Order: sequence, then C-alpha cells, then structure tokens
Amino acid sequence: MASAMDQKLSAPDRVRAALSVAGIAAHIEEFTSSTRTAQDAAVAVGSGVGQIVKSLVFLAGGTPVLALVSGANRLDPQRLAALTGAEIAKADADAVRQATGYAIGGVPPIGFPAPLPTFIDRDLLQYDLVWAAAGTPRHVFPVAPQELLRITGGTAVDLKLSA
Ligand code: 5CA
Repeated sequence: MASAMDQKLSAPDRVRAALSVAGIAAHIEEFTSSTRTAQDAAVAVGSGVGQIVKSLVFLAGGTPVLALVSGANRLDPQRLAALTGAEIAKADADAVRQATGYAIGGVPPIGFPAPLPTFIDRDLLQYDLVWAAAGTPRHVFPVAPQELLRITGGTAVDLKLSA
C-alpha cells in the first residue's frame, strides 16, 4: 500500500492515509508538549497511562514484529518468544526505522512499508478508547481497541511482565 508518493507526506499524514485506507477517519491530535513516552502522552491527552498504546518493535529470529502494549505494562519478552517460537531481541533505533518508517517515540500501530505481525496487549481491550502514536513524538490519535485489533490484524494476547 505504501507507494513512492507516500515518502513526500509528513509522518502524521502517512499515518492518516493508512488509517483512512483501513476505514478510520482519524482525529490525529498534535500537542505542543511531548508525547514521546507513554507517561508524556497520558499527561498530554489527560488519560490514564494504561490507555496509552506503546508500539514496540522486536526482532523474532531476526524478523520484525510489533507489540502494542498498554502504557501501564512492561512487555515480557518470554511471552513474545513463546508466541512467535523464535528468539526475541529488542530492535534498535535503526531497525525500528527500517521496519516501520518512523522514529522511536512516534511509531504508530499501522502505516508501515510492509505489514508487521502484530500482538496486542489484552489489557488495552478494557478501555473504550486508547491513544496511539501518529508518526512523531507530538502526534497521537484515539481509537477503540477493537478497531485497533481490526486494522492491525493483530492478535490479542497477554504480553505483560508479571510482578
Ligand atoms: N509516543 C509514545 C506513546 S503513544 C510512544 O511512542 N511510546 S513507546 O513506548 O511506543 O515508545 C518508546 C519506546 O521506545 C520505549 O518504551 C522503548 O521501549 C523504546 N526505545 C526508546 N529508546 C530506544 C532505543 N534507543 N532503542 C530501542 N528502543 C528504544
């Protein structure tokens, strides 16, 4: 779906286009304050941190996968290893950009050069709305978690590190 023309769009416009193709009229919001971390984003939008979607890229046996994790949780790499059947390594900044087309702090849940296998933290499903990054560390958009499941083709799973 990504074309050469997309490269001329700003990062939020690329996310908006991907959402539109997925059937969502996104209300991407830009903040003057940072939304780089889940905590920053929660302050900016005025939600609990659990409603912020962290878009985390891991390499499963060298292949990028996306984990969408509640801001309230830490991901347990062993769970991802069990789900993928592969050894898990955290993607570094370059690998994140290569796999997604966005820089850390702004990685959205969709709008990539090629779709990524996606796992969604079940804890996100308890909310009516969650907020995900929209391409930069200042842009986020609200989405119903069920819509997030639909548009990413993701699988809802338990991803969190238990205390
Ligand atoms: N905009 C916010 C919430 S909408 C956001 O993007 N949060 S995030 O959690 O998805 O992105 C920050 C995450 O990037 C951190 O939790 C961390 O897992 C990862 N990260 C930060 N710095 C690095 C780095 N140098 N290398 C690899 N991953 C990193």
